[in-house]
Amino acid sequence: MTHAEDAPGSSDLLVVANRLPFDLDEDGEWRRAPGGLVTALEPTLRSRGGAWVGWPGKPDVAPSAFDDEGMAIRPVPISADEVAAYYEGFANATLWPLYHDVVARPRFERSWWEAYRTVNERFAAAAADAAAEGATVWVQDYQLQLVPQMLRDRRPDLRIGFFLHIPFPPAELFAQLPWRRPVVEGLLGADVVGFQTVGGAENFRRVAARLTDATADDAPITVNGGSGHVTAPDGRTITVGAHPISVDAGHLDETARGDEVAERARSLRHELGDPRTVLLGVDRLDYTKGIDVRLQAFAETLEDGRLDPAETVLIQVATPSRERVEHYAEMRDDIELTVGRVNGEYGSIGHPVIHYVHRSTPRDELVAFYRAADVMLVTPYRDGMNLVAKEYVASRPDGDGALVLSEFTGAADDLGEGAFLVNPHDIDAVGDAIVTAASLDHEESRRRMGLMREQVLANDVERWAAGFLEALGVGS
Ligand code: GDG
Repeated sequence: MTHAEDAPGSSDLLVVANRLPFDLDEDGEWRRAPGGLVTALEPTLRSRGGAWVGWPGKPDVAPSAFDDEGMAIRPVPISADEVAAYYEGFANATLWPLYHDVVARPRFERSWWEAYRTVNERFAAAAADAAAEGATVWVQDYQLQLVPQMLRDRRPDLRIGFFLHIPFPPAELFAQLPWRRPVVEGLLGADVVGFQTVGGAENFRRVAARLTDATADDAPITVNGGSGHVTAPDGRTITVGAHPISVDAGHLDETARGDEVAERARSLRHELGDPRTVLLGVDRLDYTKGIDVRLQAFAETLEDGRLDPAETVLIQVATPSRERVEHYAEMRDDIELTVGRVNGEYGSIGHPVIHYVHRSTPRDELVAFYRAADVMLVTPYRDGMNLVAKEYVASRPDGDGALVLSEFTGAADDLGEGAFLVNPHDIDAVGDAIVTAASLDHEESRRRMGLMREQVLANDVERWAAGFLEALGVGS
């Protein structure tokens, strides 16, 4: 790694995201933080001498920029107070619940908004500093919605894209936000604004026309295809499109085919007592994910005897997340109470019916879980996409397995043909879907999984990134 501070303004392609693809650990060492976005964008960024602008994940530090095999890493410092107000506050206690259908009550705090503006301005300044003349900048997600316009004010020569990873809510909900207009105006600083679903893109187009001085067309918006257009008061045209994100499907498929994963999946089932049916949930411990409804529905199927507790096991991986945000601590207590209650009632010594894992699981172990599970349960009340659903499908080279999927996920638009779609607010329907999926015959399971695998393997995360960049005018 070499220092790159002496070469500002030289990157032709930049990604601006809340987090860098590296974390700064306790000892001040950089540790790679691999994620779908990094996997999808790294090769392109490297081959183009691109840059990644983001926060190193630790407050009150200002590490130097460095170069990682052709990709410039540009850390943006954030203070502890700003983490509390910008990140835990405005991003995760205002925008997150508001954009997820107010599943929890959003908090509107003026001081959080001020911090959000200040931090967004800092990201815009860092990007403006790193970008070469006429460069392309791709801004990611709800933490940075003001960056497009702030960046355009500083650098009108740039081509700017924005992608929202979470849902964009209907106008009726978005309108609650006291700062609704500056947020939309911030986004309209981009040339291309992308969403996970057609619905999200349509919501944004409507909101832009209703809440700002922009006008919008009514062209049909289609997945990876037809776009809508918003015309800003300054005459610029903003393209609004649907670009559903995906997973590194080929890599997951390959990992899942490996002997080690297959062996681990077998030994896992054995450790579980070789039950007839293994059900699986994998989520960040977040109130939007509907972990509670899934546990409740599972308990009811045991209660009414439709599933046999001696033959059925549910593994719930609930990865720690945002533990300093109020709603999260409460929800964790509720879920753990339910797990204890259900195990107390239906488990036996050495054989709990729910295996609950509250820590981060290594990637390969997760793939072994996917391979071992007969039924995957994905039941969010609202979710931008839900990568877990697609990871499960990509990790089933045997062509078997069943997916119970909430209709309120972006993934439902892509996997609806093969999954068992459910309304997570309808607990009976979730229970019915669990029972149906658990008793599926082999042929039907293969037919459904085949449909989903075709979709996911053909539309991987690399294709997603290429599609968005193409809309932005960057050829591959
Ligand atoms: C946001 C949007 C959208 C989870 N636990 C472990 C682990 N994970 C990995 C999963 C998956 C990722 O984290 C979670 O992605 P999701 O898409 O399910 O959900 P969010 O974190 O809410 O993501 C969402 C996404 O952005 C992308 O645009 O789909 O709608 O909310 O990859 O596998 N990974 C490992 N150990 C764990 O314990 N290794």
